[in-house]
Amino acid sequence: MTATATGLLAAIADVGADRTRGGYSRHGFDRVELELREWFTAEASKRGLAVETDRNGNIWAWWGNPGPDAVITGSHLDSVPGGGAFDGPLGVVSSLAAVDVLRAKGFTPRRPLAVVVFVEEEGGRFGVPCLGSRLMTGAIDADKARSLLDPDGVSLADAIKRSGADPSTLGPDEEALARIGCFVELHVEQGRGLTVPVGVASSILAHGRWRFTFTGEGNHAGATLMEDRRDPMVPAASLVLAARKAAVGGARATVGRVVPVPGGTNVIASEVNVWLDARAADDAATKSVVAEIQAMARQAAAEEGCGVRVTQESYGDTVVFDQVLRDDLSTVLGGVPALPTGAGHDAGILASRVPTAMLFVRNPTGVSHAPEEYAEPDDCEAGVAALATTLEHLAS
Ligand code: HGY
Ligand code: MN
Ligand code: MN
Repeated sequence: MTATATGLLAAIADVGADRTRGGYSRHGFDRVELELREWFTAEASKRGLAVETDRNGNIWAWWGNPGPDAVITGSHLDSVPGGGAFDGPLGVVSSLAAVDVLRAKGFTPRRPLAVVVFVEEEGGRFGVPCLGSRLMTGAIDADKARSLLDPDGVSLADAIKRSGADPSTLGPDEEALARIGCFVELHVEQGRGLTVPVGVASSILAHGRWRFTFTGEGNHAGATLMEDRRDPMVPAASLVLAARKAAVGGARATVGRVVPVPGGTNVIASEVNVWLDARAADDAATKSVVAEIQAMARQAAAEEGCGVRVTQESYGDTVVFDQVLRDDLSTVLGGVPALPTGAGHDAGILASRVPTAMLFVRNPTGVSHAPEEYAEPDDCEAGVAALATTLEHLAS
């Protein structure tokens, strides 16, 4: 039995489909993700992989006994709100299909090998990306994580409890990290940099998320004269434009989420929350873009008689993947190109602790984090073959 990546993706094509936004909305510890966990566990068990869930909710499917110096592959199954079908799941299904390829050729790994599914990589529910890998490496404090709230005010701790697990176990997992000899994540490419079916990753932009809370005076849209207003939506709008203006020289700054309180059509908001996603080639460039945007936002708030609070919700410096591993894989795969990415990944979090690499599968339009995200079936199967070759090379 050798499944294809496309066939496995088709098996979950209806899980978490978002009828309102289009695409998929699959978030950490929600009902949909629990369905995906069950699906993954069944598929892994069918392949004779021993499945366990770690203290942070990440799932590990082992080929051989968990042990030191293991070769780990996998990715995530959660999505952004209204996300595509490939970002995350392609890495997971390709790992399962690669196990099929290796078993079909009678390969037996000489090192422990596992497929991992990291939880809440997108931060689409609790706001912190790569939550499962950040918890495992200690990149986020467990108490802070437990108190993260989703848009409905449900804490991560309560969401975990409702899923039947125990939030008190969250925290650094040195035992899990000690078992990892290397981690290779296959992912759909998110951009148009790849002109051949498969490539390897060289680096990830420094990037983070900042929450701006503008406060003013809630009031009536019709009865309140313009000169009497302190409308937080005005500095919020300035922030959106400031982000566009400040993102120069290859930097990226995005406002994709604005939440006014109370959010009535005929109501001047009393508060507006705005999330900024900013990225650049290095720490200094990212921080200077954010500083410029913050200065513009503070000035706009003052001009409107509003207050503003800024909270950094996540941040990670530039990631440069292990050069030896990257070049080794590029060679083993016949000299595939290495390319940078502007997207964050669990591989980026683990790179600070273990040798880590990424394989990219061509995305013909480069579109991602949108329902239109796509990868050709032939390219997906080329990705599976490349991952199988990679795993055989590393686990021999
Ligand atoms: O935001 C990112 O770059 C990733 O998709 N979490
Ligand atoms: Mn993503
Ligand atoms: Mn991803």
